[in-house]
Amino acid sequence: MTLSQYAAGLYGKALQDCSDREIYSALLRMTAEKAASRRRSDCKKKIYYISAEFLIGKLLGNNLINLGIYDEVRSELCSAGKSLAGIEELEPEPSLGNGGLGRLAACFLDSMATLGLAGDGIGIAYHFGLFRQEFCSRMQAECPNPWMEREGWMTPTDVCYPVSFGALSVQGHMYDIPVIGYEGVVNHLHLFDLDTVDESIVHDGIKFDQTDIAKNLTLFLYPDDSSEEGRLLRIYQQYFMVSCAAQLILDEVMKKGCKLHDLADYAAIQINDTHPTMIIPELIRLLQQHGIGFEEAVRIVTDTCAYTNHTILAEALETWPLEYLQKAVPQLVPVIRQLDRKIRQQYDAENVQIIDSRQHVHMAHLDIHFTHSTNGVADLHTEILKNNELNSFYRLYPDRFNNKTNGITFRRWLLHCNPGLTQAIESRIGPGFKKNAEELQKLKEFSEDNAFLERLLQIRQNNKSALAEYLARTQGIRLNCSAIFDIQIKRLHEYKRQQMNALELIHRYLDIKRGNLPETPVTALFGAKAAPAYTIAKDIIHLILCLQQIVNQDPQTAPWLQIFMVENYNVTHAEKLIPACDISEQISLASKEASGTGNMKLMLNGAVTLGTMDGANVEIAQLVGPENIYTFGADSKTVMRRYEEQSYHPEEYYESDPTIREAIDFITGKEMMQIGCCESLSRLSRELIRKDWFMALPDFQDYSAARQRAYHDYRNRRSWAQKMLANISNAGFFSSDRTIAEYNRDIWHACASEDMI
Ligand code: 26V
Repeated sequence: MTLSQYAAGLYGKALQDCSDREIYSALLRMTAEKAASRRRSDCKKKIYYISAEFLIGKLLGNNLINLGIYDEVRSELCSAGKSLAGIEELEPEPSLGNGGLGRLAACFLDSMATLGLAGDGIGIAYHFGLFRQEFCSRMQAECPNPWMEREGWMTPTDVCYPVSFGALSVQGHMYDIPVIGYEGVVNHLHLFDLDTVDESIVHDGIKFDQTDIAKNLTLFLYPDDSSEEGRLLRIYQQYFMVSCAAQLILDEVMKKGCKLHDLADYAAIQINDTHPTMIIPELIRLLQQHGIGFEEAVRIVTDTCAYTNHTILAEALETWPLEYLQKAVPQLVPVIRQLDRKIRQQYDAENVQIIDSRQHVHMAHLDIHFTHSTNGVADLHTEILKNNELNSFYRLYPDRFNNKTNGITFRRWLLHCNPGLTQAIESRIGPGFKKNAEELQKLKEFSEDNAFLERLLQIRQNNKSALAEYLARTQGIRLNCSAIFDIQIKRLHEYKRQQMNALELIHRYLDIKRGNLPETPVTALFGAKAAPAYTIAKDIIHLILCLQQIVNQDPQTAPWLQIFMVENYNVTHAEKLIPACDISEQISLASKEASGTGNMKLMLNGAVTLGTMDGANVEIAQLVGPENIYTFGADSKTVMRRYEEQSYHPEEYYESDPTIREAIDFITGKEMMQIGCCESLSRLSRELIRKDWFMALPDFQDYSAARQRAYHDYRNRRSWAQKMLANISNAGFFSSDRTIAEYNRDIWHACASEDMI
């Protein structure tokens, strides 16, 4: 059935007479029906990807692409005088994730369905997700971000599970979002909610009573954990998720005739970071209730579960005081104690124990001891885990450690977000790359094809104009489209070093004021949310927003340098920013960014990376070669040595380097003080001079020089287009289809669709 026929059936009128909202609604129904009639995977073993975050983004466009009807629907709408892009704007974006970790989970769902694997996601249906960011007086303010609509992708099921928190008992209610693979199968994202949750308890931005669990449990993703109540709420959320997950998994496998002794033949459970770790003791507890002994239950769970580590930052490795667990989930405490005793009997070393001397439970330690696989998310990250952070565990279980370099789905991050580039690629190498990303390599043949190189530049220019139009319309931002678009988009964190970018921009601004005009104008764009309780991160946002005002309103510099921070950076904004980017800022302190995935999206769209040898940047550099990337800064070994020797003193750089001093002094200088908050800016400047924990000052000069080289090389348009082409044609490795195939080959061992039970 065509969309027109659908609309006629629903509303009794022609497409051109329908409102955009009516068409949106018709598209939702048509897509859901087509999805329902798609084949399911017939694998015996199902993968359960459990994650506190699924940053799925809007789904309409991608679902149409994956069903193979996007072009058809767009032209049908076009003939009726309607715009599919306009209709896509009506869909609210669920913000069920912070950044890379949640977006990775969404890409993985797409790839599992595309590869024909039976692989469902399990998570939480947060009513407001992560906060929506607003800028007020050049500061970040947080508000709720409602996204659930009466009619949307998520539909209620009649599956409910009881979850008990000591004396309090609640009912988890399962909602489903279909996951439609590209020419593949349909899987599900199962999100659990609580019917008693009360949205009206939220007031003054994102504040709410953190104690009333029955009313607040599924309101927000990662509520503020700066207080004990906030931390307890996180435990309640995590247990709610894994208790529902465990019940669902056991129900499903038993329906398939599985004897629980053979659980690992029917289920592969992937624990996405430590947030779902309580699934381990919970499953052991449930298996014991089914009459299985403790030791065998431990073995079954170990064979069924696998763990992915996404960070080495010590402050991000979760530990929960046993006392909190005792309050929230008392039924798990005896199991955790028993697991702790088991490890103490086997190993003496204190740093591999489950419960430490302060009575804190180390969630990652539970994961490593009681799963059969621990993986890092990029080569460098996995090496650091094995040789440094988790070395004591690696020595116990060398065979359990493995690397799975992250990936991204090309359906969203190329086909959907950059149709111009997709067409251009297809015109040269055919459509095979959409299913087999490695075919992008065939583009290398065209590196001397002037018409193709010219076309790449034209596509970039069109995408810049489209971004400019979008930002002008939605945020009142006026971009200079003849400038270099230099973009840093990612969560705000000191280790990602947006502050180093900002300092470099201050230096550039002052240099232009001194009369040193750049060869080409530059537009620096940022997009970043800061955790609500992360003071310095919010200070950095304030710094950038103050700079934005000063630089863009200075008539002497405005034609040469613009600075913008996009409000409420999210997946939808990313889809517009990435195809318009010339220079991709990936400037984390080496050893700190586990992988990064924005770096892959930007590369795939032809941006050239300006980055440190960190995370997957290292693999990007190997793939494209030194002439197609700008790397700089201390390497991970140097950085780790500096920490060990405690040999870094930022004051020395501040005192001895006039450029650095001038840039830092600007932060508290009179222009800034006129429009900025003195407390916030002084705190940030003090932090940089006295602490600079993520070593922005030692890398500053090298960064500035590499940036300058990139800007200079940009002038040679033909050779720049060749760099773009080298990046695009080498990006195939970063398809999440490759990543998922590796997870399946090495960890899950579930069948592909061809294999029958
Ligand atoms: C969490 C926290 C929370 C407490 C304060 C400090 C802090 C610092 C970092 C994190 C990150 C948690 C895990 C995470 O999101 N990791 C990201 O996972 C991506 C997907 O694997 C990866 O590409 C990113 O490099 C990694 O940071």
